[in-house]
Amino acid sequence: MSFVIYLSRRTRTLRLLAFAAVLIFIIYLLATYDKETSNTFGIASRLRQGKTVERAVPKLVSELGNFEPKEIEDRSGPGEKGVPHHLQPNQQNDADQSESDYGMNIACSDEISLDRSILDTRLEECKHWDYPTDLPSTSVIIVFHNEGWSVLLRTVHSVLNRTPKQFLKEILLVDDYSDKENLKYDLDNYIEKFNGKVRLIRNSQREGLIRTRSRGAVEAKGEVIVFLDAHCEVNTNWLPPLLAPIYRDRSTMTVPIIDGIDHKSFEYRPVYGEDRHFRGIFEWGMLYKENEVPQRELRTRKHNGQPYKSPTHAGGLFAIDRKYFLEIGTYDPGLLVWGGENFELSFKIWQCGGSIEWVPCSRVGHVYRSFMPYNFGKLAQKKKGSLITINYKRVIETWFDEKYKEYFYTREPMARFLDMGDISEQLTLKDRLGCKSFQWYMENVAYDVLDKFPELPPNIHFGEMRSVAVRKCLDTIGHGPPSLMAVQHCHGFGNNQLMRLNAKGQLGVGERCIEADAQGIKLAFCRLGTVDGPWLYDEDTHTLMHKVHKKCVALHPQTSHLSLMPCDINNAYQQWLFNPLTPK
Ligand code: LR7
Ligand code: MN
Repeated sequence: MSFVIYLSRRTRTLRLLAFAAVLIFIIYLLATYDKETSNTFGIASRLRQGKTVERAVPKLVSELGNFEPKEIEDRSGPGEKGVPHHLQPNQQNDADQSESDYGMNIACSDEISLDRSILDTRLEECKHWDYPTDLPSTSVIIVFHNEGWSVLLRTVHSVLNRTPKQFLKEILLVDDYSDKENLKYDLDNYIEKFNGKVRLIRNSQREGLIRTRSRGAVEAKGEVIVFLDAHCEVNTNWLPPLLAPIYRDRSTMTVPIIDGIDHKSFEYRPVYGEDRHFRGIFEWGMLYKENEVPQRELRTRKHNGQPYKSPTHAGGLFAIDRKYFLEIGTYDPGLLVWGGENFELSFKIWQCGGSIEWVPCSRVGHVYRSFMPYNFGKLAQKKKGSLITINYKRVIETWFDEKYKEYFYTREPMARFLDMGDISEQLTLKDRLGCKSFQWYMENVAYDVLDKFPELPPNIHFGEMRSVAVRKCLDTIGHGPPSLMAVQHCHGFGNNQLMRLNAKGQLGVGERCIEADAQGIKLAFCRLGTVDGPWLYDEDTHTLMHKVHKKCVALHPQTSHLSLMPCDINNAYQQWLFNPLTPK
């Protein structure tokens, strides 16, 4: 009996002790739990400020470490520290030749070290963030088609030089059927010196960047994959901040802030100042835009360097859990060559339960080319109409609700006629993943889009605007705003001659608007946040009147100059017919 009492007393004491220990632990957790930097899995990162740690954090999952380089890169030579490099006057021919072959000055790049130092464009606080020491292993995937040698290899070198070794599984180069000689055997030979860290696989036919990236994802060996264009330079300690949010939540895709590398001088410079934050949005013709991050989004953060949510991204540079990317079907394999894949992936991720975060402490430079130096190959010749618009159509038909599809077709009226192929597999996938509506996405994620690009009133007319007097068509002649409009031979292809007049009097061409001032009829930037305009078209007299000036669009019989003149309904030089177009 006494033995039993002894036992139960001991048990009681033990229980009490255990209870007290648990209680103390819970109090400790509550006291140290930092909403901004942690979640239920424990922490994904922490910020040290001076000698004091911002807040003690429960180390439930892993140790934290700071992966800043031990030494600063102190080098001298052409282009070092990211300064512009200029060639000698007698090298101008080489410069011109490479710019026309590659859209960038490869002759200039060739003179800059593959290991050059660049400008650290990060916020100061980024140097003091700590991240888990067991972040996932990463494959950096670089797809390329006919890129310049030194630019491609500087991308590779920058990754090797500025990535903590323990997180870099491999760099996977995927050649999309390049035909430049040096990208063949020479490249195989060159990467041998990296002892397997750099792998190269090649497509047996041109696939375009979208399918090539999906192939890279399948073949990669890392837990996380990071895509980079083949003309990038990663900045100091760029990778850990991209991996931490994925470590915390595998359905988060992360995007670095993109700096600019000048295509002529290879100057490395930030596109935005370090403490203004932007995020990716779009207009209804599916052109990618960036918008200053709304306060509502920034309020949830405590530090300027912390990631914030973004509706979409530019396309080229991002990190994602490899298996997650495969689970959501990689990219729609029906998207061809270039364009729209950034939206497809973004809508899919957000609508199907994931999220996209932009990461201020991760910066990567990208060469913005002067023009696209490659054609779309055989894939493009099979299809009528613009291949990029076909991609957009597949994306909006899969992810938009009916109401929003109308905005796209209003802005891009020719898209209705394009053959987008079969999207039934995409719709099945959307169903299987139980994805939310586009309305949900617009209200909860991309809520700043409608402020900048309101819903579009329907078009009253679209097509060529033909002068009755001279049978020529209103044309932007390829100039950007602000510039004078002109008349040209009507070619029937739309493009610079595809005018849209909407129910609120806005006359648009592409993403631009047509306005008038004392100089004449002009191509102008549309006023952000508005969809109305000054124009009134008379269906009977075929005149186009400016409602404020009460004057009509007139063509000068001799000079062909376009301007506003007192309305004269019998004057053929003031009469315009909207000629509907069909795809050629
Ligand atoms: O057929 C091709 N096969 C390829 O492998 C065509 C291209 N490529 C390669 C090419 O060599 C390069 O490495 O694919 C990569 C991207 O092509 P770019 O550099 O010609 O594209 P871009 O920088 O002009 O355009 C942006 O939009 C594209 C839309 O499909 C891609 O998503 C690009 O990755 C993307 N670039 C960025 O997001 C970088 C930031 C610039 C902006 C805005
Ligand atoms: Mn690019």
